[in-house]
Amino acid sequence: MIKLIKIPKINDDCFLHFVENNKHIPFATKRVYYITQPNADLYRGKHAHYQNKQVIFCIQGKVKMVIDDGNKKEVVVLDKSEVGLFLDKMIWHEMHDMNKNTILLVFASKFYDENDYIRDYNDFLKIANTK
Ligand code: T46
Repeated sequence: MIKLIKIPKINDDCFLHFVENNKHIPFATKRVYYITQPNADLYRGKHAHYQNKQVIFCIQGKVKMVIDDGNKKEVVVLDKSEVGLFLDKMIWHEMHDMNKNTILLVFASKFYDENDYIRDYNDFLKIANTK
């Protein structure tokens, strides 16, 4: 279930990373958002998307991601700026255990739409197991 995507990391006088749609990111990106300065006890996510697919990069610090397809759960730590996690639609995901300086950069296949969220875990299990 864990699909990691490695992107180029060019070592010049700095590190330069880049992504291209349909090459490194396996869809046409419609939205980019980022999360910075998390509280130490931040626990976020706790939802799935009906349609939205995402690739999450932890470009600074670390984050522990719990992913769950309704049948099994897996945990992966993101702590390398050049490695992203592909989150398919209908994957329950939770993020925690971040550093104060953690920065998450996310590429999404859909515009923001609250109707695309499943925020109740029992609803998610029912929907995931009937698909
Ligand atoms: C994921 C992690 C990494 C918007 O208005 N537009 C947006 O594009 C987003 C992402 C959020 N929002 C609003 C909607 C909510 O009122 O911001 C609030 C929090 O959003 P959400 O519950 O999506 O936040 P997180 O941090 O729990 O989760 C988000 C993604 O949804 C999630 O799929 O992987 O960031």
